[in-house]
Amino acid sequence: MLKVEHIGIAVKDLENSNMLFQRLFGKEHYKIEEVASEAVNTSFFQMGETKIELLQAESEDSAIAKFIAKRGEGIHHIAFEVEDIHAEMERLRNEGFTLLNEQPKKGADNKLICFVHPKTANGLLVELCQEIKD
Ligand code: CMX
Repeated sequence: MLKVEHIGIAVKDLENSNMLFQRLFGKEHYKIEEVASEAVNTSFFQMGETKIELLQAESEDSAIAKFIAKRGEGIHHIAFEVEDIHAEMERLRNEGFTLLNEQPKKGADNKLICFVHPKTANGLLVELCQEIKD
């Protein structure tokens, strides 16, 4: 894995949280993006080499809605950039981690992504992400 690409934070209300984090960071988010396949609306703040992603559920059965119902708002996942997501998935499978996707899927911010089950990673939901090069 190369670096922490972003940290995902589950929020109830994206508009309110955008204003809150804008006051906290002293700068504005640089984009809002809906990820229909995950039923989430997201916004991103650039923090040096890494990013903060705010995530609001778009439907009651989205992972974010379930997470907030169970644990409340807060850190939801940490995403690590990888060079070759297929190779990294194979490496983690061989190391005994449970992957939540058979194949990488399209995530926010022009990325191929795959999640690792938190039960196999000390309670941390890990996301692998690789930039999609056109
Ligand atoms: N971090 C740590 N633990 C988590 C978690 C998270 N984000 N989400 C759920 N869990 C824990 C639950 O608390 C529960 O623990 P206990 O059994 O001790 O209570 C356990 O994992 C299973 O949770 P669950 O509620 O029974 O199962 P879910 O149906 O909520 O599924 C998970 C959990 C991780 C498999 C599911 O959320 C998932 O597939 N996530 C990957 C996709 C995703 O998160 N998409 C949203 C972000 C998209 C984006 O970044 O664009």
